[in-house]
Amino acid sequence: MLMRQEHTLEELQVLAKRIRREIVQMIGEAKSGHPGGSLSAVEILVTLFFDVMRHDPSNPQWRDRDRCVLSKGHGCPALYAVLAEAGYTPVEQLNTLRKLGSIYQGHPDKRFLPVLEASTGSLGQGLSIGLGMALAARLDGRPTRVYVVLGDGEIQEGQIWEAAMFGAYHKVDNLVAIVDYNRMQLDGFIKDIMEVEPLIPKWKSFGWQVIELDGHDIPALQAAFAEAASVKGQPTVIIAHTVKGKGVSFMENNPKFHGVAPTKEEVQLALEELK
Ligand SMILES: Cc1ncc(C[n+]2csc(CCOP(=O)(O)OP(=O)(O)O)c2C)c(N)n1
Ligand SMILES: [Mg+2]
Repeated sequence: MLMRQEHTLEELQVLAKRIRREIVQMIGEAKSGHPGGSLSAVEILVTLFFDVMRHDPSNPQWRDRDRCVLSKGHGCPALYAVLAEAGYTPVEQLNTLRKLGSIYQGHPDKRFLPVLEASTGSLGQGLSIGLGMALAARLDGRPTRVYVVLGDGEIQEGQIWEAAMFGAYHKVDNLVAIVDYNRMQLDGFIKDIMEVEPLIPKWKSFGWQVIELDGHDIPALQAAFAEAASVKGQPTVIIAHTVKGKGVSFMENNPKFHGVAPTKEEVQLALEELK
């Protein structure tokens, strides 16, 4: 069964909300984790796994599958909930997040969860990993497309721009980078720490096709991924404007909720909002 074109917009939105609830609950249960950057990436991951990517939960190692690398690995509660909802892993174990021996480690770890395409969490590496996968697929003549989700703070890392240069020079057009542009990093706003603007001219000058959109707008994401698939000779980057903590009023744009878990009471408040 391929997870493609099977869900209506409403179903995808309902799923996104359920995944937000699971994120809040699992991080609350773990008493540690990264709610803000998990919540900002929900629609990006839902659209990829439930609409765009060719993959098969009953055959995770299918060689021609599309691949998603969550380079901003600390946002893994979102990825874990998506993988579980897609049928790869047990939903009922989501609340073991960050527990000793859990398949759901604090950062994505293939040793505990082989279905992951890559172990991530050390920021800056995922685009290079994705490029390797995309190039390998091209050499093998396979239809695989590769999607790499980056944080906007993460792209301050030098390795990202080495990968950007490489991807364009080698015309890696089966690769799409998505920047989760929530304008915040670990302890504050990007503009106050190290501004990444002007972002669009930057990626363009590195030779990438650039698409800018609202990263919570599923139809816009669907259109952008379709457009990216039609671009030849260039990789594509999607600059996805998002809100850190999206969906939970007291987490939105609040630097505290980068890496702090909600209390029991805050979990209840959040779940009320996510009904
Ligand atoms: C190489 C590396 N340096 C530092 C960290 C610690 N760290 C974890 S998250 C984070 C901020 C990331 O900000 P951003 O990429 O914007 O993520 P988001 O806003 O989506 O949470 C940092 C510095 C890390 N994981 N890896
Ligand atoms: Mg950010």
